[in-house]
Amino acid sequence: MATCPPRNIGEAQVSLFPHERCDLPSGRRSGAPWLARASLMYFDLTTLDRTRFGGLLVVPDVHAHPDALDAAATRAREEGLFLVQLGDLVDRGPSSAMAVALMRELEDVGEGTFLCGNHEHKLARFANGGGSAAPGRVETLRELTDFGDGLLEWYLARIAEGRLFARAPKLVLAHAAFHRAMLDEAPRPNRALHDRALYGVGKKVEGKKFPVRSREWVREIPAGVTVVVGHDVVDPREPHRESNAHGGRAICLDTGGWRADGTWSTWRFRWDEVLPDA
Ligand SMILES: [Mn+2]
Repeated sequence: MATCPPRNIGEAQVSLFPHERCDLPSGRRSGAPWLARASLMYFDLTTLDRTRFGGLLVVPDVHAHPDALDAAATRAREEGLFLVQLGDLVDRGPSSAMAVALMRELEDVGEGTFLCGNHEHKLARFANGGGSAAPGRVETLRELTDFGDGLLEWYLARIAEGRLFARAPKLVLAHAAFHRAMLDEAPRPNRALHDRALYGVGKKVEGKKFPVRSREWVREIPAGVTVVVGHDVVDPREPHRESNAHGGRAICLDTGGWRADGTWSTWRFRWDEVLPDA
């Protein structure tokens, strides 16, 4: 992958990102009217039209593989399911721009949506003049800018809405990990929830430079609730499933299709699995 030499980073920021802040107008194009009913911090899955969709298709980290997202979107359409992508649309793969453009199409026709991942968060910070200029991030921004058609602005505006999780009474979807406050009646923005949703839980381990990812958040899932996350490839062969002592359940859906040893996974939920028992 081509990278931008470090000496050009400051210059690239100026020329690529004339806007100073992330609070661009959202709802460009057709405006996806179903979004208006969703809270900005989370997506209430019960607002989806259950006469149009028989359930959900959950798609983990795409990492710039538009073919994988396209295949999932085709399956969702064929099976009458609404697609929810768990974040990390960009970076690492062959085309961040095509992956984002495809997601914009899905949102425009109301067939799917995405949550914020850590790669969205870092990209937006960098685009706004903060964060670190990792070579891949510079390249992704350049790619989204070169695509034109307002794609970068659309993506940044959607990220700025800060949608950290999606939920139905018996289901929580987030990029990296669950936080109890995601089930509050009226969730309020808070730092702990934000960090969990985007980055998960890291534990310092003696002798390791970076914190090791921990799944101790699984213990906090209440009985009867399923949490689906991406972010961390626990098992590259199949989704990792784990239950806690109360009967709360976690599914780690990222099986690393974007890396050489991985596979692509998706997960279907019918409404009767995620809504309260009738
Ligand atoms: Mn991630």
